[in-house]
Amino acid sequence: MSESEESKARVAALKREAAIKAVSYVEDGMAVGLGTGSTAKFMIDALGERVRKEGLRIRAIPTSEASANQASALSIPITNFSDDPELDIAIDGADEVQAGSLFLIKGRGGALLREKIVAVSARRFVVIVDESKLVDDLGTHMPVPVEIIPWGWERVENLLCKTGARHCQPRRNDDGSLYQTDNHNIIIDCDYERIEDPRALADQIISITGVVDHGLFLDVTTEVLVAGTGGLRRLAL
Ligand code: ABF
Repeated sequence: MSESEESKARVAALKREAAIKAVSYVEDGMAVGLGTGSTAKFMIDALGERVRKEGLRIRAIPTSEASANQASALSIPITNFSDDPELDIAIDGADEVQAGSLFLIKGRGGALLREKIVAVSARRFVVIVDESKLVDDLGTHMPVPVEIIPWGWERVENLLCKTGARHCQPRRNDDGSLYQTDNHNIIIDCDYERIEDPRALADQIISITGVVDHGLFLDVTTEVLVAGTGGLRRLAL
């Protein structure tokens, strides 16, 4: 195994560890929000295993078509907000976690809108990450993805650039076409380098007409499970 393969395998093992711990919080009869991304994928696998082995009875709302397909393949029953307006728990990954506040950047995987709807609908929102995701200031490694409607996107991009971003760019597919979310919107990735006041920035972004939502998840996380080389840590406020 090459050095980079070994490091990938180490990170995958950490993600799996956090995912398995989060899944241990799920109890019989619960309605569960299922996140998106590689860490969430481990979580859905672990949940599927509990459904299969223990006969755990749950209902789930997935945050993307990919997570919905994975859940269905594992025979995890899917529900909706009409039958389950409130979820008992939602479990998801993140791109950055500010440890002191539990504020997050999410949306690199393109599912931020459904992820946010599910997160705010859950009594308990558990975030699972490996330690590389912890930052002192949001924006250190990741741009803030902003989901906007496609019509007139250039105008919205222009206004987003005026919110203090050093670069803003529409997300594109490998062939150069605009990336489209599961909701048929597009994403503008806004790089702020370091976000001093996440609340003020969130207010500024959401006030732009044409913006649907953004990847700043503030005041929504109940706890974060961080898997690192020194073991699993639980961060809560
Ligand atoms: C989702 O998946 C997203 O909000 C976030 O962009 C991403 C994290 O992915 P991974 O777990 O693959 O690092 O949670």
